[in-house]
Amino acid sequence: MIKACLFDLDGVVVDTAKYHYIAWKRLANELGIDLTEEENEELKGISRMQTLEIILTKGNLQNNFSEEEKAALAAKKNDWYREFVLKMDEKEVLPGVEDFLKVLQANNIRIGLGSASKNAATILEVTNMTAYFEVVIDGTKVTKSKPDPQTFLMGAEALGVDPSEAVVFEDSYKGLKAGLAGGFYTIGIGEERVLGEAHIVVEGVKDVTLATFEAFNK
Ligand code: B16
Ligand code: MG
Repeated sequence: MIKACLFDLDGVVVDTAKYHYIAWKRLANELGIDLTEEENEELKGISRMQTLEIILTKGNLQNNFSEEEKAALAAKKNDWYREFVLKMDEKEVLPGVEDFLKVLQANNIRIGLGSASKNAATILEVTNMTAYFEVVIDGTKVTKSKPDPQTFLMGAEALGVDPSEAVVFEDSYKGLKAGLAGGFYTIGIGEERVLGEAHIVVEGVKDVTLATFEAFNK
C-alpha cells in the first residue's frame, strides 16, 4: 500500500536541467573546458560544488583554484542559472504533474519533494507549485548528496511513512540509486537505457496513474 510519493524536482516536476546545462557550459567554456550533453547526464542530481569539481577535473584544473575561488565560480554559474529560473512560470511544469498531484491528494497519498537543489524553494514559488508539497527536502537541508539516500529518507521521515510504503520519482541515475538505497519503490522518469534499474521506467509523470503502483506488488 503506497502512502507517500517523493518527487525529485529538476527533470521530474520541471525541466531545469536544460538551464543548468547552459549555465555550466558557459562557465566551462570560459575556463577553456568543453562540456557535452552526454557529460551533462553525469551531472544530474548531484550538488553544485560536486558538479564544479567534476568539470574542473575534466579540464585538469582542479588544483588551480582556492576554495574561495571555487565558491566564486559556483556563485557565478548560479547567477546565470537563476536568470533563467526567475523567468519561469507555471507553463514550465512538466505535462501531467499537476493532474497527478491532485489525484494523490484526492487519495490521501502524501506528497514530498526530494531535490539536491538549493534553488528548489524559488523554483516551486515561480511555478506556483509550493502548495502541493507538504515536505520539502532540498540542498539547503541535506548533508549527503544523492546517491546517498539521505534526501529521501528525511522526506519519508518527515511525512511519517516507511520507505517500503513510498515511491521515489527520479530522472537521474544517481537519484534513482538514492531511492533504491533507501528501500523505496522507484519510478524512473526518462530513458530505460539510463534508468533500467528502477522498478518502473516511464517517459514522464504524465504516464503514471495510481494503477501504475499495482506493478510494485508483482
Ligand atoms: P543548485 P534535483 C539537482 O536537482 C540537479 O539535478 C543538479 O543538476 C544540480 O546540480 C543540483 O540540483 C544542485 O542545484 O545549483 O540549484 O543548488 O534533480 O535533485 O532536483
Ligand atoms: Mg533530477
